[in-house]
Amino acid sequence: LNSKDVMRQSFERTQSRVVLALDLEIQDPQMLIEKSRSILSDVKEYICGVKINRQLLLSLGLPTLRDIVSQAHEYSLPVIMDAKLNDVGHTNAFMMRSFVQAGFDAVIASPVPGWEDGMDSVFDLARKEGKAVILLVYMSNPGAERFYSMMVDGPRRKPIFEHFAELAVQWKAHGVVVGATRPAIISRVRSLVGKIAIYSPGIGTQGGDAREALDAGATYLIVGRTIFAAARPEEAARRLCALTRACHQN
Ligand code: BMP
Repeated sequence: LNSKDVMRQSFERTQSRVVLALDLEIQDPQMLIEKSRSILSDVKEYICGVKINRQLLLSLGLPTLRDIVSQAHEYSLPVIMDAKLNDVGHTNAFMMRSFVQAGFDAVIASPVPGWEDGMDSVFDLARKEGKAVILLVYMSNPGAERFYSMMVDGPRRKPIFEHFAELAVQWKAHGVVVGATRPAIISRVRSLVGKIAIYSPGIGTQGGDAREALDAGATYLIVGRTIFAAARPEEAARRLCALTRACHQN
């Protein structure tokens, strides 16, 4: 599980475009790990990957998280670390090395620090280690518009998210994140990034529609609470998976 397009391979095997955001919030670490493991086991047939965020990272720490990464790998599912890397080079490099050592297949990073002594270290390490970098291009929350649609000057005046999409191409990112709550932005980003994978969070609980996101050009749906907080997570995952299986583009 350490070549760049593990997500694509996983999609080809599973025919699912659902990436589970395993963001459980449970105080007791033992209960948190048990519940996380059981949700993962329940939905494994219906997902193509797992995304882990700060809820698990901060509550369990990296050494314990390895168990969940290993469990996902036992199911042949790639795992993304969503730490939204956003710092100067040496700090990014330290985080990236730690995530590589913990077995993650991909990381999510912000384009805002820029390349030199910023994101260069993340992309360099990813290339050496055969890992993927997914760049944040447009967030799903209502307040995101203020910044991500801000018009900026350059050879052509355009919204800043278009620059981010172009940076993803230039930096050879494996994927980009674009909120499912804005299908028109997904379409625009699709036209800018060519075949690069678009990961789309914000389905269900945040108001985004799975079908609309896929029709607009999303490659994968990142789904958390709509699956793990459902009365029957397996059923919620199965339904979303069936929807993505019926969709053959991107
Ligand atoms: P949920 O399906 O429960 O709304 O979770 C969405 C997941 O995607 C969370 O882990 C969140 O941090 C992440 N995410 C998001 O919701 N919007 C973004 O723009 C970027 C994200 O990474």
